Amino acid sequence: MELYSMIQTMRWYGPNDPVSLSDIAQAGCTGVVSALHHIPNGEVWSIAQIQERKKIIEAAGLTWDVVESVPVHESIKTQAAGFQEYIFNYQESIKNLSVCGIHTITYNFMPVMDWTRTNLAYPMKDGSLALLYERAAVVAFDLFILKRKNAANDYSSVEIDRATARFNSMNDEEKLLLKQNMIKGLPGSEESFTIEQFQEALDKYDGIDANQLRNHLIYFLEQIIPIADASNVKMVIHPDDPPYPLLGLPRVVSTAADIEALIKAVPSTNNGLCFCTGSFGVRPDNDLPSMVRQFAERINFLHLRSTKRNAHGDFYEDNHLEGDVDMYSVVKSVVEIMQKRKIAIPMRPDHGHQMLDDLKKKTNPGYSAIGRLRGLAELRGLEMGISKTLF
Ligand code: DNO
Repeated sequence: MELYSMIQTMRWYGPNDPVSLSDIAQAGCTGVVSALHHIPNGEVWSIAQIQERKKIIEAAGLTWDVVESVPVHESIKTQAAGFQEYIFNYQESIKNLSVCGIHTITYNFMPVMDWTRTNLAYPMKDGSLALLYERAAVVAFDLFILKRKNAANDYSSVEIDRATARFNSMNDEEKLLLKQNMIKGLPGSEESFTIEQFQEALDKYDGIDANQLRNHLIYFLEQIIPIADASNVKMVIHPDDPPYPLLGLPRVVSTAADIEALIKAVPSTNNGLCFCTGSFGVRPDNDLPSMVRQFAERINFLHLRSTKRNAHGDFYEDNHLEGDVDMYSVVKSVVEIMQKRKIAIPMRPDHGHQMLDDLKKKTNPGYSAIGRLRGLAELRGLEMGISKTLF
């Protein structure tokens, strides 16, 4: 019996990534996940541009397994004037990627901001550095730096007190760093703002609640999934990170019920999921192994990492096999569904601590070589152990 194993990849940001393709190959990966970050959000990815990137990846002996991401323009999320043209461009990019032999595309539908962290160098006991999301810092940013109108209505008095104390404990440098972390966009986010631009971007969501945002997402899916079907492309949506509303913005890809609603509206299995254990795992009400089984037919890409949360709504990124995510059960379910579907699902070790030699280098937050190598090595061993026991 043929055994199906996860396809091991790492994210590669392109020729400027300090982690090289050769580093990724030496980590034992067979492929990469990449995107054409230099193309402005909303423009068509041409066949020539895609081929150029593909050639570089293949020359290093690797395959380009997944695109992460073809970003969704803000106008599509708000349905602002002219948004149909952006949908048309998106459809063209799907077709062009398919022509080039790339058949899995990741995207997200988070308003304004992609993934968000407040501290990119949070010290662990062992001396490595992790990414942290601290809720009091986010609330402090909202109330005292952004000064968003009526922001106080979104928080309890206990949260406001905590945020006030937190803000008062910061020096100017720390305040500036927090502001930058919130509005500059982490690597892979396609947007970066000044504080004024940021407020303008938020204002575009005035009057758009979760229900309406969900309708806009469903409309988008109705327009792109038929193209994906015709082009044999798997579209995989990435969950919200963190998986709840942020700065008054709705988020609609945070729970199993959210995913169910998208599938009900657009049932094609090309309307699929990038199962990110670190994003979903922040919510205690998301039962990850059960979600893997529930969406077994639609999980076509995996981000594997673990977070550790506390009662205040903070979380940091833990070692891949520690923290709140039951990685053993998740990987066991993945191994089972791969055998059932007779496919190998691409995965990447998502993020990793900045550790050992990484600490002496300039790295993309979460995407250093050695931290991810540790994560990958642990996950690879976990998978092999499970597979050999089961099959
Ligand atoms: C962060 C990433 C996200 C992800 C996008 C998908 O590390 O997981 O930036 O790529 O949300 O569109």
